Amino acid sequence: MVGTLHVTVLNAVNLEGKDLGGSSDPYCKIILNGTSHKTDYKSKNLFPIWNESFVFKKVDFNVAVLEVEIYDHDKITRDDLLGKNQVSLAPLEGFRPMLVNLPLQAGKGMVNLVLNAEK
Ligand SMILES: [Ca+2]
Repeated sequence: MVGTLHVTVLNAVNLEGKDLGGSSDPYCKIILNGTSHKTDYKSKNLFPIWNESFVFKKVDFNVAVLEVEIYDHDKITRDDLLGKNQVSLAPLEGFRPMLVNLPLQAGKGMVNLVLNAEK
């Protein structure tokens, strides 16, 4: 089944502090089939609320995997990875919105997303 995927990046909790002073400026990047979207970054916040929505078109839900990465925005140096994980989209075949509480690997904390498929 091929359709459109709507992703709302809600928030993240308990992220790792990477900056001097122990905080981070986190943003979320989502990647699917080589296309990526990013939220704005939130200054000095380990419990950021983004509430931003994105659309991916022509998604094959049987095989698609959404990559989710959280980074600390840095002005001068390269942005630091705060954690990442992936979500299989196969359960979306039922066309019901899915709340995903995704623990972050290679880091700590959790990111919360709502996924919704549309024909
Ligand atoms: Ca930073």
